[in-house]
Amino acid sequence: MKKLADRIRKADSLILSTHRQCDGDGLGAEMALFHALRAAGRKSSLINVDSTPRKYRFLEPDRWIQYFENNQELPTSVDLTLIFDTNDERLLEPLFSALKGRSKMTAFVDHHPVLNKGPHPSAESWIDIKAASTGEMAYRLIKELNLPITRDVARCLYTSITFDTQLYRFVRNSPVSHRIAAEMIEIGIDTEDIHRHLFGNQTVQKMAFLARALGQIEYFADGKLAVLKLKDSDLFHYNLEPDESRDVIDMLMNIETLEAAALFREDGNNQYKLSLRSKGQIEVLSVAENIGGGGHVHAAGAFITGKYQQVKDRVVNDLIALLEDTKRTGT
Ligand SMILES: [Mn+2]
Repeated sequence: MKKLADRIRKADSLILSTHRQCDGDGLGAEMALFHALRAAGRKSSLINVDSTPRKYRFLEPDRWIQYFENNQELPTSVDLTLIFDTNDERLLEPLFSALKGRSKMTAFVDHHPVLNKGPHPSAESWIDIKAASTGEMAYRLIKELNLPITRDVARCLYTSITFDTQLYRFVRNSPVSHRIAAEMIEIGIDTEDIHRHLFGNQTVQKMAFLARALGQIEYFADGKLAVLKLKDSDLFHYNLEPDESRDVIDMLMNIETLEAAALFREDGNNQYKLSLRSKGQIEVLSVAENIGGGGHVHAAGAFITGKYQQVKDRVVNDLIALLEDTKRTGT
């Protein structure tokens, strides 16, 4: 981390980015560092692959972020590119390739495990899988660099941490998330406003969509596994952004008996975004990695192509095998 902070200190030109279909964590982290540098009189550029989901509009991302899908103009030379909340360059394409040859150094700042079967992050990267959020890592960089924590910075860091810990449910049994949150609250931010934007953002259409979708959950392994498919036509019919399906899997995991859940979001003909969640001893990361995806031990995903029945059977069989394994070993 100190080495990376030193590189940020020495860089004259900086690009900050995060994975496509960004979430509150990556967005909050890149914007926090951007505002902190700005408050210290330093310039950096926020360039994301695609547009920001609407629930994050309160951070005014469109005012500060260049979206590569709309504007492919890049600086000819950049000293350092920092990529938050992923260490998988594929999640930044086509931006990542476009930056090759222009960016002298690229470093990932991330809390996901490096994939066994994926591209490896550059040696300059800082990966800390103990961090509950990337926001926590951005906070540490900002402190190390002695940058000011203004209200804008505090709002972004608080958003990042609150989103990724799902309102402090998943803090990896560490007090760090709460400690940083407390410091941000003391700076004077409206936390309830942030919570409302992040978690109180359901629309009437979304409720109608949920009413339809939740009636179609399939259960396996004596109710320990739930599988749900969200149809492209339903998302379209209820006028939902893909981002609005993100919390559905977390709703499933609130079912007490559940050990694991799989959600298939249909993105096109035979194209699916698979999300996996699990609790306790069941680790779903390997299931995601087997089909070209990645993520965390208990929260992983993949983009897959194939007939629904086939991809579903494969994932369900893998998950049932995992559930049976833990039963057998008694762990
Ligand atoms: Mn994250």
